[in-house]
Amino acid sequence: MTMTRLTLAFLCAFLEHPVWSRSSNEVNLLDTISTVGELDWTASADGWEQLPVNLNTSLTVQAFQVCNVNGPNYDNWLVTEWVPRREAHHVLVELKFTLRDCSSLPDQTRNCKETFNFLYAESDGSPPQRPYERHFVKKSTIAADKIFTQIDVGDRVLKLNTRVIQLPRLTNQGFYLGFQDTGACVALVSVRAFYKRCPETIRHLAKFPATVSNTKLQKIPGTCVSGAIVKEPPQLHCDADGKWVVPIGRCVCKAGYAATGEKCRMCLQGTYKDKAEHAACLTCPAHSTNTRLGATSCECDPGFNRAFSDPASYPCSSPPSAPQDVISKVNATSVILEWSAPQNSGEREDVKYQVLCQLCDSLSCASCGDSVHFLPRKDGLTKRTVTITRLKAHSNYSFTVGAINGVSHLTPNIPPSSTTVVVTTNQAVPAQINEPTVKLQGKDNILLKWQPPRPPNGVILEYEIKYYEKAQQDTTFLIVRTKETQRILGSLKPNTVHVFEVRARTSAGYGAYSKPKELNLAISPEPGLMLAAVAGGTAIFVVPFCLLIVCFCRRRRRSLAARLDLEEQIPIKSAHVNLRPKKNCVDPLTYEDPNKAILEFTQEIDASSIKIEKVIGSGESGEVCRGRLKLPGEPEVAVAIKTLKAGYSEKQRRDFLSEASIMGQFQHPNIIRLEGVVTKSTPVMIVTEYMENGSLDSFLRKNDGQFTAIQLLGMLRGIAAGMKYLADMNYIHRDLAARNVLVNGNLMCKVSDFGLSRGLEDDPQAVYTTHGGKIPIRWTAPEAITLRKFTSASDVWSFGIVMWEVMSYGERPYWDMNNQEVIQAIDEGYRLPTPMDCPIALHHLMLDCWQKEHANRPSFTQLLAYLEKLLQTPSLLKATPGTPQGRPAGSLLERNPPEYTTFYSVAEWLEAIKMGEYKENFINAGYVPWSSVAHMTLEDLRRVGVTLAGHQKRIMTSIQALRTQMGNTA
Ligand code: ACK
Repeated sequence: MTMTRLTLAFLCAFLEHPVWSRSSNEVNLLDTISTVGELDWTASADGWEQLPVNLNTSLTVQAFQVCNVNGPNYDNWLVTEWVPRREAHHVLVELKFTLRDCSSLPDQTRNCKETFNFLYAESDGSPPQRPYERHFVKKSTIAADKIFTQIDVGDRVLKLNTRVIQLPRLTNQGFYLGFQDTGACVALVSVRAFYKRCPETIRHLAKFPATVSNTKLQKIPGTCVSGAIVKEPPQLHCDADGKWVVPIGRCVCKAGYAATGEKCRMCLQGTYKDKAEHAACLTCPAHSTNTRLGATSCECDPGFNRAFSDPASYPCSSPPSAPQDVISKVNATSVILEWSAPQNSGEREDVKYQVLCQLCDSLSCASCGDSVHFLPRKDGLTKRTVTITRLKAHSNYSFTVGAINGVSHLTPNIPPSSTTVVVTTNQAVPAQINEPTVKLQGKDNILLKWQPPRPPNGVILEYEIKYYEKAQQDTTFLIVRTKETQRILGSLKPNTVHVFEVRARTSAGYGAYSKPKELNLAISPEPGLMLAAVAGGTAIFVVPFCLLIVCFCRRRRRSLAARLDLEEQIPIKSAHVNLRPKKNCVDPLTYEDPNKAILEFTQEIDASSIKIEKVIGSGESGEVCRGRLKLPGEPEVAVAIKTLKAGYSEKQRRDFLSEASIMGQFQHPNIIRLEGVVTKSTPVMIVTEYMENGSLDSFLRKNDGQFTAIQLLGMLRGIAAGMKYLADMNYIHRDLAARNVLVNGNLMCKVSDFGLSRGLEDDPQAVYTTHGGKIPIRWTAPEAITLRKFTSASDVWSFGIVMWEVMSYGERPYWDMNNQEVIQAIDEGYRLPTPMDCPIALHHLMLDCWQKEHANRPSFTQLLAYLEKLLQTPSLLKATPGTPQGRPAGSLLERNPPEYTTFYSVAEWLEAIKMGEYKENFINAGYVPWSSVAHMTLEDLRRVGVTLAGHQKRIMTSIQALRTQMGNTA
């Protein structure tokens, strides 16, 4: 009893400092601490004794103690109740106990032990029978780490021992634990049997079930939480200690859900999440909304849509509004449409345009069909311009320009917003007339008849009959013009084969002559009525209706001359038979030693005479500078200095200086003047006169709209003069363009940029062609591009482009069409349209320069003569695209006395002075050519049938003016 009390005193001392922590990954199967009431354990009589102990006011534990230390051979068993093993196979047992130090006991306790045995017995429920040794397996002999003494008790120092023992793998449903005492003084304060378990958990949005640990690491698959999907199969590992380790893979919240902690929650109203990968729900983009929870996208507001390719994050958009400010530029049978972007693009950047073409008559419009050609195409246009070619001449077209974007097709019932313009194409030259018929009429007349051309391509202004004796075909012919489709021709040479050809004219010019019709006249001649042969080519008027007889000139510019009635003014012959001995430009590269050419054609300047002031540009070969040149005995002058950059090869030096050798041979006010070269020191330089306004293209762009037509014409005249000079020197420029023309302070233009056999390496506009050469495509004639056939006629083509550049103030020819498109368009007959405010006469001249057939282009001599004529007669410039075409405007006729060069016939003149009612009278009386009208008297007028005094006065005043003009231009 004494012992018992003593032991308990220790127990109480210990219990004042209990340590009862429990881990969450441990599942208890038996725990004496938490057992309420007595434990129903089995104990040997006089052995283990159960004692309820109040640990504190709220907790009482059932402890067992034994202290039979006086006698020998004790065998005190304490056996637990049956403990079910449940799901565990690996069970641990934790013992907390105190053990008395035998040496601290009185002498009579010499059999005292300081150990006790711990045993277990597997069982499905039936209790073990005695003798217990048969059933129990000994697991451990338990000794104390800390044994206590009387002194310890006095000090109330705790000596509580804790032992955790792992039972071998259990397979039965449960087990019993046994404690065998053989004479120790022990207090079992608590017994706990438990197993370890990884608790249910959620990691990376995947749920893992509670898992009983075993001795090995177990790989456990997880399942995604509600609203999540597998991103990568989630796995965790449960270790032997009941801990989750090594997570692999994860789940993510699916579309419409976003994670909050380890949960996926539905997106709120007005938000959406379209992809599982995205982390958060986003606010609906512009023009969309939703009222649902868990939305994966937002619905577009009425009138708005999302294109199939638009991600859910894009704002909803609407079809664009109509293109704005559609303007049309008519060029013969081509139309260029240009427009501005719609006011509302529908909040998209993929606006494209489509053009619908309709051909209209007075009643209705119908689709233009496939014959019409659109450049670059008719739909899917990204640039706001299109060129429509192959239209019918003199016809009304309606062009509807529609704008669409990526959502337009989603509202198929609503046609694209569009703007329509109505355009009338110009007249074109008439079609060829079918072979005329000829009939003898009376003794010496024939009646020539023909059908109007099909299609007429405009209003037929007149027909022109050309007839000649077959034997004289190449030298002499007669021309008669009429408005009728038949004509009596008389005074033909008898017994002679005559040939008749007819062609028609619209305001665009003449069509082709009909097939020649031959007739052998077996009639007798009348004296004096034989065809007159005029060898010199000067126009004379022989009989009424017979206008003029000219030399056949194969390369003559008929359309140019005819349009302006210039036969009288331009000495056509001189274009072909140049009597002046020509000085030819010498190719410096033909010199065996190119330095000799430099010596011969240039002047060496000492570098010390040159002061460089400023770099004004740079080219392939080096920099261009402004500077001053002071030669001995001469005033200082401003110069431009082209330098050859260091590290040049001999060839580069030769090519560089070849320009100076060529320039040095020219002396003309419209050709840039060479001052000299520096070759004896470096850098090698070419010194030229300084042109204050730099290159023409940039000068015009800087001064857009600042010049009068006369000023622009003056510039063109200068360039034409320079080019005529070069052509006369047999120099072909090959790179005539506004960028290669320089302008001085007096607006004088001078042609620059020379070189022979050059590859045009310096010109940034030049591109390599399939033939290998480098060619500035948009400035170059088609035969020069395709056949490398460079002639003065190809320079004329380039001059036409320069005219266009000048009249459009430095606009890029063919705008943003690419080179291939330009080549194709030119081949299909497309030509640059009239620049804004450009006199039609000048555009016609450009079109002449752009004749496909190079022989049909005017020469520079003719161009120069014509430009000078225009400068002298500015009224010819008054017709611009805004006024009716082909004729100087009605307003001009009303304000100024009409000029005879303006009219093709007396009838037209009468119309112009509002006396058209007398047309028939004049014609019937034989007054057709101007010469006959110019000499009319008042008496003649009366005879013709003009009897009203007012009309007589008006006509006579006009005739008077006509005489003056003829006198001036004669
Ligand atoms: O347009 P710009 O001012 O005129 O820039 C180019 C630049 O040098 C490169 O060619 C200018 N330039 C060339 N030759 C002359 C010259 N003789 N007088 C004035 N500027 C010139 C050209």
